Amino acid sequence: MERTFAIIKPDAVARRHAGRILERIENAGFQIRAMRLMRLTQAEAAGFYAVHRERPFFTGLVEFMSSGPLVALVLEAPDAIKKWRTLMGATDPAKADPGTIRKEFASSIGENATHGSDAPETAAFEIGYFFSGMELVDK
Ligand code: IDP
Ligand code: MG
Repeated sequence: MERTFAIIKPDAVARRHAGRILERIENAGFQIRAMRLMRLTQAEAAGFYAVHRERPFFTGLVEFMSSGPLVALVLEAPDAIKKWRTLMGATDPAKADPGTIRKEFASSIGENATHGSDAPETAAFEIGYFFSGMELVDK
């Protein structure tokens, strides 16, 4: 089993797509190990995306990720990191495969409905950034 970190981003929550995205997550066979509705400060969003701080889109990304409530999740499944990124689809919804979450729910490359960790090290950092050990529910 593997765990990954997921976000239903502020655009998808604002458009009331959270329920349908959670349904897609459950139908794909993930176990939800942690889940919280929350709003990030700009500093919290900047810390989460610190790896992107030199990129031209960083300021807009921080603004967007702190613009309204999001749903933070820990998902568990065999090969969860790759499995969730495949279900999300490409970063740019225009390039995402049919049937993926970003193809269906994202409006642009910036406001693209969901986040998913890209490697075991980033999953560990991101899970720990949002959740304490006691919030991970597995029994
Ligand atoms: P990922 O979310 O598919 O892993 P990353 O390259 O890690 O994509 O970028 C993180 C987030 O930054 C994206 O999900 C998206 O919200 C935003 N982003 C990435 N590239 C661009 C861009 O070219 N313009 C605007 N926003 C971008
Ligand atoms: Mg990424």
